Amino acid sequence: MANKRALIIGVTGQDGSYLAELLIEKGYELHGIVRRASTFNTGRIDHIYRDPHEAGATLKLHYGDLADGTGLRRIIEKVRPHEIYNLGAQSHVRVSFDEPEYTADVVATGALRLLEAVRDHMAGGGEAVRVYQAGSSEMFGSAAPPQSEATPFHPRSPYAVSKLAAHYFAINYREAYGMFVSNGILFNHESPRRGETFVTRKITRAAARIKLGLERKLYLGNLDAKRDWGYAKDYVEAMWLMLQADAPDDFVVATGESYSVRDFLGRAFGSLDLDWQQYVEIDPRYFRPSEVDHLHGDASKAHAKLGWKPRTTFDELVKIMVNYDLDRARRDVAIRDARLEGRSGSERDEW
Ligand code: NAP
Ligand code: F7E
Repeated sequence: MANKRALIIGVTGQDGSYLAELLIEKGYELHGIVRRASTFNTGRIDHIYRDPHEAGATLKLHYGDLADGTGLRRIIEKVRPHEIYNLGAQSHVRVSFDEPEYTADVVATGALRLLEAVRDHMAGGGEAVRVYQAGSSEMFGSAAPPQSEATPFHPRSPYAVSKLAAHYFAINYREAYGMFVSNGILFNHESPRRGETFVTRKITRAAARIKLGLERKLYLGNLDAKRDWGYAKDYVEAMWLMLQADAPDDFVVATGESYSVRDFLGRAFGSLDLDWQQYVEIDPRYFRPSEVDHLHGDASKAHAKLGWKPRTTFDELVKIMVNYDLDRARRDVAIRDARLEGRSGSERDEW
């Protein structure tokens, strides 16, 4: 593995952070693209990042954006990666209805900008680059379950339509220019690093905070939707395996089991001896203009051709997330209590 260089776009996200850990463990020289933001957005990778001036720094960060093709080109010319993982996205389905143009620009045109940059890099004499494109089960939308690589797509949101465009750009660059571009069609995958506005994390975080008295209510949308939920740490292995295969291809990555949002609530609150029905209220603002009712993946191709299988069960996943959020909530209680200690009686009452 010595001297193999990889570039992760979206390294600050849930998957990017787990993939970075995996590639560092495998001995890659690892580079990541970070968006410029007015606040720090590297919380998920701080534990693996070291100042580049220090000896032994294993992760190098570059400012860049999928909306900025020139910048992507510069980074690729500088890093000369053997593998690029395109995980960058406005990845929230509900938000994509509020920001459809931005979502399409980053998710669909962004993927195209990247493929063009890689194509020109190789045409200009650069070493061959393998690209992983992060596709989504959302592309199946209203197609009947179980969904596999052979299932016709029926996307139901600007996010899903944009991911489908990126999926077909990847296939087109494979066919037109012989480029090694693989599409992962990943079903929902979660972890303690999941963004706090996605339903699983929203539930585990609220359950823990309700248990410790930090919150009283949880407002949700459609509880009937069913998803095939896996563990992000297992899923990044499939991404890496796709780029080690003999030929580029498309792969569904899923657990093969699906549960409703209601089931998830029952498991998460139940593990803390709470009855979720006492705390959850429905707020229609969390409904989507067009919903995806039932995703349930068939990953037999990934099992057969990549030797990939999920390692973590649904119950284990819920437990991992609840335990993490319980620890966080305990810390918040300790901080609150320490602050109260330092205040006068009247200030304490106001708190
Ligand atoms: P995530 O936590 O939302 O991370 C997305 C990453 O993309 C973050 O690093 C984000 O940067 C970055 N990003 C956003 N806009 C960008 C832009 N304009 N240019 C460059 N980077 C940008 O998502 P995730 O759950 O890790 O998912 C990784 C990828 O897989 C995404 O493409 C997602 O759409 C796709 N996917 C996810 C799932 C899932 O269940 N998690 C399933 C199928 C497919 P900031 O940190 O600065 O926001
Ligand atoms: O919603 C319902 C909601 O936002 C799951 C992204 O990673 O996976 C993710 O997209 C379900 C939906 O994930 C709330 O209506 C109910 O049916 O956690 P989610 P998602 O939309 O499936 C796919 C594979 C991706 O590619 C995406 O990038 O839960 N739901 N109440 C709710 N959802 C949210 N967010 N918030 C609620 O209050």
